[in-house]
Amino acid sequence: ALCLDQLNMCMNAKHHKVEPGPEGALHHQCIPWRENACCTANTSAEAHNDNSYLYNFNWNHCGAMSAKCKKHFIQDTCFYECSPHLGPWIQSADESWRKERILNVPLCKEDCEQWWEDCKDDFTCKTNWHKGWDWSSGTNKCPAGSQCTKWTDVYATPKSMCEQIWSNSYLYTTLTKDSGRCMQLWFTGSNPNKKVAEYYLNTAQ
Ligand code: FOL
Repeated sequence: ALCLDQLNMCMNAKHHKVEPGPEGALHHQCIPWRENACCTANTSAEAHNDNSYLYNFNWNHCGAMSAKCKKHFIQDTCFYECSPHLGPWIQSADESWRKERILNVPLCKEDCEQWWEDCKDDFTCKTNWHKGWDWSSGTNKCPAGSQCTKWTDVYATPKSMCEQIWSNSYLYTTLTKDSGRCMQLWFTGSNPNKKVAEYYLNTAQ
């Protein structure tokens, strides 16, 4: 359908609802989105599982991912699947598994930096986690020729991780949560990202 409200919409992707709306029973880390969400309760529960049916994605591709690191990936999944306020950054995507994507969502500095900090003792074999895996087993494994190396060898800075891991879904910023000018992965209470989206829509970035 034609989108008439860029401040309250869902992207056309693999698991998103057609329109946002209240969801009474969102799971654990996705609960902050329950008043207005693009994810279903099932999607929110799956977001917490290893190798979930969402993307059959294996967080543990270089040995077990630490719990402190994984919680940020769960939060990112909640944000990606549930956010109804990403309109200003939704673009068409030429991908087999989705028609639309997000590009350059300005992420608050604290959320990016804490994510990197909590993952910096983990390991990975790839910079961009969207492309180039070996899927022959049904889940993603490191492709032939790649090596598991320290997180910090792959991502020297929080900025490199936040921007590169999902093909520039995020833009690293030095804006803090209290600025009202950056999007938050972690929040409690009513969704602070609506006002941020409103700001960027009006500045027509
Ligand atoms: N989080 C955020 N913030 N942005 C995202 O875009 C995002 N995307 C996912 C999860 N969290 C996100 C989805 N992740 C494949 C790999 C990862 C994935 C979805 C799909 C995958 O099948 N990759 C294939 C290429 C598929 C294709 O392009 O047709 C591969 O080559 O590994």
